[in-house]
Amino acid sequence: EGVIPQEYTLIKMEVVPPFPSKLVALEGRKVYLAAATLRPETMYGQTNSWVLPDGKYGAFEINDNEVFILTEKAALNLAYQRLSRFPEKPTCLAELTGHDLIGLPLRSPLAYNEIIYTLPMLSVLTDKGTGIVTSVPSDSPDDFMALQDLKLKPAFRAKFGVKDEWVLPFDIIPIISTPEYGDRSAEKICTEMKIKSQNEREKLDAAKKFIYKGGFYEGVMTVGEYAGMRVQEAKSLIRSKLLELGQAVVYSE
Ligand code: A2H
Repeated sequence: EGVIPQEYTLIKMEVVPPFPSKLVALEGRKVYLAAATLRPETMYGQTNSWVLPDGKYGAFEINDNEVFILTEKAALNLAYQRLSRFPEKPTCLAELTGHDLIGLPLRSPLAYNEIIYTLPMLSVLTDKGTGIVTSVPSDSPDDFMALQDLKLKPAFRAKFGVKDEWVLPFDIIPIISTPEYGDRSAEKICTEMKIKSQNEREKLDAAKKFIYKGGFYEGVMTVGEYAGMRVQEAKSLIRSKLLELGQAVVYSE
């Protein structure tokens, strides 16, 4: 944890009722998985969300009507940022693990897919952001490899109780084009670097750094309201819009 605060956008991914048994007590309220991202302009390309299977999560009361599912640490940070029913005091309505969340159907802002599912990713850190990550396999090497692992390995799906229909219909959605890496930059860099799975941490970190700059400085949006606009300019416009519409909140840690 550094001294310079990191400012994320928290994307409110709505859990679609009917709720599973662990969440029935929350019936009647708006319940969201709150995903921390640095790339709000990529939300068009969401194919799923990620949780850590053994991670500890909770359903925390944000106000009378809204509940966020995230880690306790993130709930405490939010409470200090005045996003909690009681100031500076998170109220946990249900204790959950990642396993409880796998398979939850979600409706997520800007997503081309009307419904996306919650899936396991082993590299999710529970001490960073909210412990909930939204998946954009077109532009994130981590997301691309984790989705690839689930798509290509039936035993891996079975291990976490992941149904075929939560994964197999979801393909990469091209959303940003760059001169060097085209519009599926994550796939291209993973292929070039011969990355074989989501567990190749060092290679994936290098891949991420490599395409991040290109995406930001040379990328152009190919979809949505800002199609044709440079990512550099579209990013803050898309973020402001999400915040304005109440589909996202600011979160810093
Ligand atoms: B980014 P930084 Cl398209 N564990 O969002 C693991 N990864 C996490 C996380 C956690 N607890 N919380 C957030 N993240 C991911 C989109 C994206 C992201 C794209 C491309 C690159 C990218 C879609 N996933 O991040 O360590 C989230 O993924 C590359 C840096 O705080 C978040 O933004 O710098 C990013 O890592 C935050 O990483």
